[in-house]
Amino acid sequence: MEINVNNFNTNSLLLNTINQIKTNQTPIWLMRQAGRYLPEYQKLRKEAGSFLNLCLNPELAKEITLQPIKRFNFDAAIVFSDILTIPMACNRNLRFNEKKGPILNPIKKPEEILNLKITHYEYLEPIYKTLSLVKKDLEKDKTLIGFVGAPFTIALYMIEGRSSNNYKKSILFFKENKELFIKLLNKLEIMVANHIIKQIESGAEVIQIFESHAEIALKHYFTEFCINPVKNIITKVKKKYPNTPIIGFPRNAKEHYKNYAEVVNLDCISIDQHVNINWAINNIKFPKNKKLCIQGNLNPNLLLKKEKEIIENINKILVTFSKTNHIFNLGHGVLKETPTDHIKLLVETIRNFKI
Ligand code: 1CP
Repeated sequence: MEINVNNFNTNSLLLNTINQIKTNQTPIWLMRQAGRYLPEYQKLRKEAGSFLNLCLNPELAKEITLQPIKRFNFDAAIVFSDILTIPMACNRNLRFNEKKGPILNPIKKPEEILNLKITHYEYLEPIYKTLSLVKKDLEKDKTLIGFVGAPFTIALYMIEGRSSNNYKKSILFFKENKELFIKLLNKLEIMVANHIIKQIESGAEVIQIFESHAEIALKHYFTEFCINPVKNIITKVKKKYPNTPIIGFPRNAKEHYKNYAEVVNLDCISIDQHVNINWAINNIKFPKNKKLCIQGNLNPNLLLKKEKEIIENINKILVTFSKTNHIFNLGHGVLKETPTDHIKLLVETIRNFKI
């Protein structure tokens, strides 16, 4: 069944900002806004026994998605899930270790790439169900965000088998087996595009694409590994749902943010804390004369500092963006040590600022 998702929701501050409709407020949501810094999350996590049990239970995942909205009144809810549910659905035996983070069966043989396919839809279906449950409960002026990992970032976890500081094993793999690695990216590209389409059909109004490890591809491979797959995914999704905005986040891509934005047909680009905002405003351009919209980029570490320093840094960002369409966010996810009072202060400071 095809649903009509192409109506603009004009009550939504976030959608209006992306769609270039004039607003007098900056919308705010935070990456990892649901999670371990929230006592109410810790409680449900303990009861469920594990992070994956939460992701696979739509009622619990709905509650966790809505926890930060209830507490802080953010403008958007991001569905509680993970980018690694795709390898999990490909039967790569994903589990989460308290200290090491995600662990999955690493790809070792070419056949594992050639035969890769989604066999366990039961790991993806709960995400769609969660989205539809959240959509029912979310107030109409709030926006529901779905998300995916970009193929390159997912591929690194699949080859490495875990998080890493340097992804040495994966780098060796793609230097020695470039064609095979591109085959893996092509396969993930199709899975990720379909996953986005299903999320839109389940109620997601905006999609964010996380390329968390873009820096591993910099220098020689950025176009082939990061730009091309995401460009193809967006072309496929936009053919079906042209009006669902897509936010791209090639984290730590440095000056490559510029060619990413020029080639990939984004509606908004999220910048990490290392990007100079004035550089971004002056250098990042979207194709087809589309007007720029930037999301970001408070350093998550600043939320651990004293109130005065937090407020000064928030205001600096707001003032610098005052003439550009801007969604307030962090340069990366909320840290688990972040005091909830500081998030409250952040939201109040944004609400008190008039564009
Ligand atoms: O309770 C716990 O111990 C689980 C911690 C946790 C949480 C809360 C993980 C494990 N994933 C998540 C949820 C999650 N993951 C969300 C939820 C929505 C929200 O933002 O509130 C999102 C968007 C993600 C996306 C995700 N997962 C990314 C991209 C964003 C980023 O952080 O760069 C990545 C890389 C992952 C992999 C992942 N999931 C979890 C961990 C510990 C990791 C590894 C991170 C790493 O390698 O550094």
